[in-house]
Amino acid sequence: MLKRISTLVLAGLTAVTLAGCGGGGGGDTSASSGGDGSITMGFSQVGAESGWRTANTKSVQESAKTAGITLKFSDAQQKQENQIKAIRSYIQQKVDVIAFSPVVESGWDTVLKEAQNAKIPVILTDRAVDSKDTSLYKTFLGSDFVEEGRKAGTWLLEEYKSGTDPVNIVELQGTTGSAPANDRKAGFQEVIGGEAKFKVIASQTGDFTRAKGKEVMEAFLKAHPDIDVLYAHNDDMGLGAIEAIEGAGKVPGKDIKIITVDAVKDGMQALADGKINYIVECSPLLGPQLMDLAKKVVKGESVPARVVTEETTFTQEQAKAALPQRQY
Ligand code: GYE
Repeated sequence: MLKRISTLVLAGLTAVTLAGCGGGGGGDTSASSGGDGSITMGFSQVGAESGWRTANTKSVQESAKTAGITLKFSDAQQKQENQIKAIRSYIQQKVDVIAFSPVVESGWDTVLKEAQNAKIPVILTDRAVDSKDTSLYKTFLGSDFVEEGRKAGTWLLEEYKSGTDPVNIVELQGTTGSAPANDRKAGFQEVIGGEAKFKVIASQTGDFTRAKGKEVMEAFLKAHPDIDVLYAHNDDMGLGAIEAIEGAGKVPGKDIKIITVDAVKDGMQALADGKINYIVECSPLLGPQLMDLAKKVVKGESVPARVVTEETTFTQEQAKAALPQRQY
């Protein structure tokens, strides 16, 4: 038992492979639910691309500790191939449950089938897969990203309800092919699509990072002198874009109105400072619910197929009030 490592924080795939050959407690394979009742979870994280992700990783690691679950953790650096290798390594190590946040929606059937054949239950956390066979995973815990997009669009509708002039919108999308990028785009479009005055004049991925958000916004500003609104699929890209807007001599929040998603502290600060106009919350604190679900699926108990996170929205005034107690 002394040898057992309760939390393995491994960055990158090499580390995952290492854990596969001899890590996870130096041959202590007794950490299975059948033996002493303890549970080992293999968790494949997307990466460390945003403030949201950092908070999510912390939540998962801390909740595993609290729940007494042994966590094998790997960071896929935003690459699907790394996640597939990590999942295969967890199957080899015979963990009790696998949880992962799929970087993109498609291309998971083969590896999920392998987990199923090995009788290891899988929990999707944060992001969805598009597999037709839903028996490949036990449950999906995370936000309703389409609804988040709708909330962003609804604010815009209200903000411009009295005008008839065209509203030129640029969009910074999340990681191409990811559930939040697909869904936040779709939900937003669904709401604004009915009114001809709203025109999305440019839409490109900023990969959910600050650096890419800034770079793409710089290009948008050069190509389009007449941008009224920026819709960024997360705070980090919005924060990068703010630097680009200021660099171009414009005032974020005034010359260009900004809507983002997440509501991490840095985003909330920019909202309170008037540089962002509205944020749709997306909670990264999924750890406690994930551990509860893991315990149930390992015991063979039934769990709901979908667990949706509760979320709100913030105006500038609401951000000022909420900031002092903000956890992430
Ligand atoms: O909004 C973004 C992160 O999947 C909900 O991923 C998550 C998204 C989040 O990089 O900041």
